[in-house]
Amino acid sequence: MENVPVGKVSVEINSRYGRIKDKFMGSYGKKPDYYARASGRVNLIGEHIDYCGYSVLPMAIEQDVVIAVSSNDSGRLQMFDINDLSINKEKPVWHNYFLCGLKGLLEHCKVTSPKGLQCVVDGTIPKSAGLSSSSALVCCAALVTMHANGQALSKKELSDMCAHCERFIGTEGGGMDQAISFMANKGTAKLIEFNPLKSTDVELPEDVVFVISNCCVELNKAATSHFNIRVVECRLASQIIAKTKGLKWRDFKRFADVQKALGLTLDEAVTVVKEILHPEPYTKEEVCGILEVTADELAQTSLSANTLDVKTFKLHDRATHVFSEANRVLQFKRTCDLKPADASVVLGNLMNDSHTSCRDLYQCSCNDLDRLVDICCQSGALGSRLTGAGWGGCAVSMVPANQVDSFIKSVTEKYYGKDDRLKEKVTKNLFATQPGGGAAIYVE
Ligand code: NG1
Ligand code: MG
Repeated sequence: MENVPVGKVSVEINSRYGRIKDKFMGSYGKKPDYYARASGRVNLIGEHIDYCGYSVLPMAIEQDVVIAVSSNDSGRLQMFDINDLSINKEKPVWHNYFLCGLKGLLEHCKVTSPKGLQCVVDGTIPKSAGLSSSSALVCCAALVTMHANGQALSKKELSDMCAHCERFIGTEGGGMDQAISFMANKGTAKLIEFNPLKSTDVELPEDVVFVISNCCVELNKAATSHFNIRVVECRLASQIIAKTKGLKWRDFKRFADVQKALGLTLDEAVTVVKEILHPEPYTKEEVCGILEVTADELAQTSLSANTLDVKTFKLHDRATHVFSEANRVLQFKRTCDLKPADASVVLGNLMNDSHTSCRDLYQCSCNDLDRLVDICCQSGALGSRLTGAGWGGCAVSMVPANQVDSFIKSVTEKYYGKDDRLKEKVTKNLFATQPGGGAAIYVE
């Protein structure tokens, strides 16, 4: 099993690492022992299906989290973030994600007397934008803690461990972000499969470029229940399908397991959804009636702490999204492998269908993001869709390589140019990207 690479980094004056080193020396009066990095990602297709057990297709981006570290025997954790010392009571604070990675690693490796750490954290991933700044921080913190305490986990073990420990924050996410952060290789997107975790290179067409654009509506997932409501709706739909088909429904939490137990193809699963679930929202009472449980039992078997008061659940549309989106991921991968003459058109259509499904069936978009996706399509994208959890944040667009400049010009004018507050943000929020590399440790 492969481990995270250790390499050399240049810390020349005015380089990124040089500035981080300066800050570290200014804060602690000595040089860091080493640096760790973990990247953000853009998900090309396969949204809100990782926690249902289905494969997704992301690539790492260049933007990342870097932590400079020195360890000691003080038993204390000290850190500074160069960019963000703001304090906002409404939002869970960023350093909680660091603590998730730290605590996760120490528990996993049963470290009894952990090293003290002095850290400087520097991040370049836009926050609450669906580019996985949170997981990059969790993964980087786990990596730092592993290295400081003389532990050696493989990339796979780290991915699984970090998917688990990011849930300390309260959101019940899947494992996509942590897996791509560790397993990415420069130059290639990845198909990430779960249970067991596996990553396979996906060669993207050479005549297209992926462009990220942020609608600049921020949603902090850990501060709202939007995300967990979707996770719970998927769980309830799985359990109702399982019970109706005579399975022991309490054993099921994810669509992929129900599909497997029933021996269905993804197309057949969509048909089963139509037969079993109604499009109107289910009340909690109706769900309890079908599963033959009390509200308290339902809380135990199926709900999360922040969804206990939810009164209605949309099951039909969420289930239809998941099974059809899982199918689109497989078609996307197959098209990249087979390289038909019209590959980029096929891939673009799959991305457009994915956005429509996220918007209408999964209802995880927002007006500004929909407007941005429309503008991207009018500006020459072959396909465009929201990426990450949604309700704000970024769209990813597939653009013919020879039209990237005109695409960026058009989106700048039509989306960012119309609003003075957005105008000044355009360079950090609209950019072309290439598949980046995975997590690493660097020494000078
Ligand atoms: P972002 O938007 O990066 O936080 C979240 C989940 C993913 C996945 C996507 C939706 C976490 C850490 N990440 O991503 O696992 O479910 O939403 O496809 O919860
Ligand atoms: Mg996140």
